[in-house]
Order: sequence, then C-alpha cells, then structure tokens
Amino acid sequence: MQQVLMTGAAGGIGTLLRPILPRLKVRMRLSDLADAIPQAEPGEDWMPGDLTNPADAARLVAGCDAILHFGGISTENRADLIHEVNVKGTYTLYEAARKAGVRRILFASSNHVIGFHPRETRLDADSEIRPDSMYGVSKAYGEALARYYWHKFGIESLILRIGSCFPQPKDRRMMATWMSKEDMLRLIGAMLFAPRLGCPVVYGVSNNRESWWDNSKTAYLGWVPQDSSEMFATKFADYVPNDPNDPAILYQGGNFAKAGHFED
Ligand code: NAI
Ligand code: 15L
Repeated sequence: MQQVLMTGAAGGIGTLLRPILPRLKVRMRLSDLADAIPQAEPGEDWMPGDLTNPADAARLVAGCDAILHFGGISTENRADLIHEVNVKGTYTLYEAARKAGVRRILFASSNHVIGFHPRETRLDADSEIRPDSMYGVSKAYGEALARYYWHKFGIESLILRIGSCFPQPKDRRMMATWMSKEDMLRLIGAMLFAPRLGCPVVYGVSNNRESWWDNSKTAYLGWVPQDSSEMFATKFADYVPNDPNDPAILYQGGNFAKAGHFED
C-alpha cells in the first residue's frame, strides 16, 4: 500500500476531501501548520510542519511514495509573503522529496496562471501562461519547478490548474470553473495509480456545460470528470449580464485579473 503525504490538509480542499480519502486505499499522512490542524477524526494520521522549514519538510516526506501538495497561500497577497510560502515552501518540499526518493507529486496550481486569457479563448495544456496576480506568478514558478524535477530527476508531477474547488459554485463565473470534490478524488486516484504519469498540465474542472479549458491532451490518464455545475444553475437564474469589458468578466481569472497590485 502506498504512503501518501497531503500538505495543506486543514484547508478548504483538504476539509472537503478528508472524509472521502479512505476510498483511495492508501496510507494518508495529513499535514498542515501546527496551529491549523483540526481535531483528528478516527483513523487520521496528522503530522504538523511548516513547508518553508527544510527539517520539517524532510520529516513530512520521509517514507512517502507520493505527495499531494495543497499547502500554501491560496489567494492574492503581499509578494514577500507569497514568495516565502509558495515559492520557497514549494522548492523546500520538492528538494525534500528528491532527497527522500518520492516518485510522484500532485502540485496544486491554479487557473490564475492563465487568468489573463479572455473567456472566449479555449485553452489547453500548451497554452501560454498569463498570470493575473502575484499568486498566479508563484503558481507558474511551481509549475516550472515541477517540470525541472521531472526532466532533471524523473520525479513525476501532475500540474493541476484547479478552477474552483468548493462545495458549490459561489458566483456566476464558477459555473465554468467549478470542480467537485468527487472529481478531485477521481483525479487523485488517476494520478496515484496511472502506469505512467509524466508531468502533464491538467485543468481541474468538472464536466461543466460552460467551459474554457480542454483536457484532451491528457486523456491518457483516464480521468473523466463526472459532475457538472449545471445542478446549481438555478442559483444564478437572476444573473443579468452587465459590462462585457469589465476585467472581472472579460478575463478567465475574474476578480483576480481585476484586482489591484499589493505594494511592498
Ligand atoms: P486554503 O487556503 O484553504 O488551504 C491552504 C492550507 O495551506 C491552509 O490550511 C494553510 O494553513 C496551509 N499552509 C499555508 N502556509 C503553510 C506552510 N508554510 N506550511 C504548511 N502549510 C501551510 O486553500 P485551498 O482552497 O484548500 O486550496 C489548496 C491548494 O489548492 C492551494 O495551494 C491553492 O492555491 C490551490 N488552489 C485551490 C483552489 C480552490 O478552488 N480551492 C483553486 C486553485 C488552486
Ligand atoms: C484559486 O486559485 C483560489 O485558491 C480559490 O480560492 C479560488 O479563488 C479559485 O482560484 C477561483 O479562481 O475560483
């Protein structure tokens, strides 16, 4: 049975996944910052650690076959904070993984790596990156890092550009970007058990009727999302289109593309 580490397990996605992770039938080590760790549920194995600390990272990855790397700053913030956690923390984790002989990593990237593409452009795994925020820039670094560890050391990574993984879409934009927890779990299963993973870019999105992203280049993984945001369509039945040139509407990144820059 595989030993798998999940970082950021106390966060939103970790909280959605925790109850269904046992279906993967792997030994799961859940990790987060010490003061973020919740009350453990029966059978859960929690290990605190700060990803920016090399000694912590080495302890977290020891004995692991694979890592689900969800830990980090998940929205726009000051560049220095983003660098410390998302750049230094991700590098520290990949270095620890290399030294410990970990073979596979899921890197939780974000749609904000490509957030400055207009919504009428259909993107695939080879589309140009256009980060819409310092947060998106830090995820582009993580994607490049994953590629480096693949070509240099043969460590496989799933570069997962997550759309919006929440219990349900929170706004009209998320009708296109929503990803269910069940589709996330199916994708993690595909990533852990594929005969060959390589280092693909996958858009983390359910089978929504409205869609900006094309995953056909990674069909070899056998991941076919089963859910759709359509079941929430009535929530937005009263939505009235307004200014099509509002950056929050024009661009795929929505409010991240519209927001200002955090100055140092
Ligand atoms: P979240 O903000 O709810 O959880 C992130 C977790 O990382 C937190 O529990 C936090 O304590 C932990 N963390 C922060 N700094 C850390 C450090 N130095 N060491 C160890 N742990 C640390 O984020 P969420 O929504 O659960 O997202 C998980 C990942 O997926 C993030 O990397 C985020 O950027 C990415 N993502 C999420 C999306 C979503 O729709 N939820 C969309 C796109 C990307
Ligand atoms: C993200 O990258 C964020 O982590 C998440 O909180 C959402 O804002 C998501 O993108 C989104 O674009 O909806």
